[in-house]
Amino acid sequence: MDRAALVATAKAMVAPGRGILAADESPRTIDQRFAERGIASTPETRRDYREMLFRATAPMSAYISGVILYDETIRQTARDGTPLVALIEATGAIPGIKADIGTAPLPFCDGEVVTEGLDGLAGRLAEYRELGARFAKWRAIVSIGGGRPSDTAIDANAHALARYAAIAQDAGLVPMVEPEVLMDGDHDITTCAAATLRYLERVYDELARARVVLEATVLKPNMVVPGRTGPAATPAEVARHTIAVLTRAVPAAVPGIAFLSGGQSDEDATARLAAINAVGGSPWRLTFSFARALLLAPLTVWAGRDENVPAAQRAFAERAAANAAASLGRTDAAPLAAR
Ligand code: 5MM
Repeated sequence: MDRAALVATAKAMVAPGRGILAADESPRTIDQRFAERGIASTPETRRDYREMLFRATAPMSAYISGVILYDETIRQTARDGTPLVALIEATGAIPGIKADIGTAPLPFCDGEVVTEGLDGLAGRLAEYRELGARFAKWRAIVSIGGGRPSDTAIDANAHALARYAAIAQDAGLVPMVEPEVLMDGDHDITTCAAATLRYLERVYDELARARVVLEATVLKPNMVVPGRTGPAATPAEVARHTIAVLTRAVPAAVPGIAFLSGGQSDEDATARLAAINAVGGSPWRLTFSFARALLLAPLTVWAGRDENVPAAQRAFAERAAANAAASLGRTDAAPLAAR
């Protein structure tokens, strides 16, 4: 393991005023998002969608530090034959890869799941590195309600996250560790805070046991928010609970934390990220690694049509600029041409 190179990559992933574009929707997710907008989902349309984003060179260069890809995408070329990875690299962003292969039910745990993909992971990551990936992400979800999350689900997912993170570093890739507490439910923000703290404490315990070099990792957690149908919270309340939980659970050796958006509205995700950064004094950089809150707006505008590409790129530029400003604690995104 080239420790210095991994540490440098992790720091670059959370460089000030930039964040991560999570373009790693799995086939089921992208099929659904395309279907909702009347777009046929084929390898070519999925390629066109990603190419539209990666060729938005002004926002990519100004605001995006890294891009998470799905297995299909890291192997694809643009319409002119240029590898999509090369398009990303040309903007200065770092290519990454979704390393997990999804979830499986946890027996005897009432609907809870564990993320899979450890078998053969070292070999897969070696190939992804050859294809240009410099970091690898693993998402492990738990939910709230009806006694969930159980210790069993937290333990299983935290252990798998640590196994994957060690294997990723050994393969020369920065692990982007994504323990997510889902927003589904009518719980209040303190319930989310308690579940997130339990989960993160366990994750960092497991990462230490697995001898993962924390300086060469990035954390991708949920913000501490109320359940989707729970009592509302202001951005300041979200910021206070989120910083309190992270301060207790995440060692200062971790260079950066890039939040997922988790189904929040675009406006909520951005306002809450700004409020989190406005608190100040944190040892880690605090930025975004959004899929939905960054990509649904441009996807809706694009709608699978070539003639909509410039407008979709403008929508992407607006969302990227707003979130980049929020990562600096600001709510005044400067306008920027899309290309
Ligand atoms: C793009 O979605 C990623 C993969 O999810 P699926 O396997 O369900 O398709 C996901 O890991 C994503 O990177 C994070 O959840 C962040 O996305 P959001 O939409 O929460 O910002």
